[in-house]
Amino acid sequence: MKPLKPREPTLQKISGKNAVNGVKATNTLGEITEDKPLLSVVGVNVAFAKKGLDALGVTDDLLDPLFKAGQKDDAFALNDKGVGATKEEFKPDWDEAFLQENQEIHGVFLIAGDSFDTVNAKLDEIKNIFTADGTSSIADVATLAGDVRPGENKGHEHFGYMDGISQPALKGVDDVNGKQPLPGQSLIDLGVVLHGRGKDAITGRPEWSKDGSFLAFRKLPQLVPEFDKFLLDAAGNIKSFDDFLDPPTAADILGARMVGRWKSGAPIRVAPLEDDVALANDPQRNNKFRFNPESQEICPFAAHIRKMNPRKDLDKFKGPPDFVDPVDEHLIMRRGIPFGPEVTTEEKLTKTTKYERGLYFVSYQADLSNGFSFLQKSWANNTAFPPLNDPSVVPGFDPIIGQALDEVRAMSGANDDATNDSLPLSRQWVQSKGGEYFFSPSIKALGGVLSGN
Ligand code: N7H
Repeated sequence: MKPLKPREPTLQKISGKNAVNGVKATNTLGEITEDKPLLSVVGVNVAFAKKGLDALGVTDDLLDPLFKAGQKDDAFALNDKGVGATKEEFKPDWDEAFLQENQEIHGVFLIAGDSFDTVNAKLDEIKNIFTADGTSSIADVATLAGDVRPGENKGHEHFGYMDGISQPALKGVDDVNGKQPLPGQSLIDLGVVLHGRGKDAITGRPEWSKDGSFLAFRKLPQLVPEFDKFLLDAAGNIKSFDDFLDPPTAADILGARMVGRWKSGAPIRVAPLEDDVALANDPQRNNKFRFNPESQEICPFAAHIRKMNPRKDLDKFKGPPDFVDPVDEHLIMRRGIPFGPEVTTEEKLTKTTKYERGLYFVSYQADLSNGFSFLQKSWANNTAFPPLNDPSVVPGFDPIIGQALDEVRAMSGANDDATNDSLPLSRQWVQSKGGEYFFSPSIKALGGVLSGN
């Protein structure tokens, strides 16, 4: 593992040295997507599945049952689609690469860079590190290529919504040396993300796991034309939308109420009636809101961003000030990237997905059962979350990522005039096709215990 230790540790150092090198942004086909030359930057991260650590002879218990058992074992509880009525019998409907018994996943290299050329060159370099006398000591289970979307869709995921707006800030990192969190940004304890720091609740982990983090990876294809068709059809059936709005506007409103943000990223809590691009682009304002815990008139309880970060909705369950906040302990650092081509004209016309596209979801957390796995099971898939004073109101599923074993889902709050009405969600437009739980070690551990020292 030693050769993987960073030689160029800071972006500042790189930008001072390399300057612009003439490389232009390309897509997976090698076509130039942006005409201006890029700064050549490439970063590599490596993370290990439990079986990978075992293979290296590092068998210490990281004290996380989900990591230990692997994500395949968690698929039934996550409500992933598959065959089998019990956990023991269950086989998720995942891509073969994630199911192989004879070639299990030991680890992952994450390579990010300015262009496919740079990334591919780095991939070759890594493969060479593990090759001696023409024989490689690693086997490639799958090479997955993610990419930012082109042109004005840069930063947006495939349903069209701006992503990566709300991330937690870390205490002791983002609030020191003159830095401070953005308005509305949660400042969380370091121990929510890193082992052995702050209020990391698990004691007794090996010393070398300090400053590492669990990485949850999910391959999540998205059915974009089908999602768009649903928005148009369902918005047409919502009485208060139907009377005076043209169909695309009604569909946009319904989509924004399902996500909690407009496509630009503007939060509906602040801009309830129409999109507001200036608000979306203003980091001083685009997170500066909290919900009204008693009402879903402006933002449905089930809206994706409200399910995933209910902000102050759970304040009634707050412990003493030195306890970790009931929402903050479940926040995650998201580092995913879209994959797959843009929707084609044919797909738009037939309203049917022909080419696979979606999100390679990546999140970091100190404890999987507090982070990704908790968010999916206890909040997104839980129709009774958030808990409300009025028992007659049922929030329903997170319409974006909520999963039901029978795939029958509904949400309330879609119609701002009749918030208790239940909106049937005709299908799941985000699928789960595989994934794994990894441990992403500190640089120190990489050069130490993981290199046999
Ligand atoms: Fe989500 N989407 O396009 O609708 N997500 N997400 N997510 N997500 C967020 O605030 C999306 C997924 C979170 O702090 C935005 O940065 C899609 C999983 C969390 O306010 C949008 C997929 C999980 C937040 C999307 C997907 C989460 C968040 C708004 C799958 C965890 C921050 C942009 C294909 C289990 C909430 C932003 C906050 C935001 C979408 C997956 C979690 C637009 C399409 C699996 C914690």
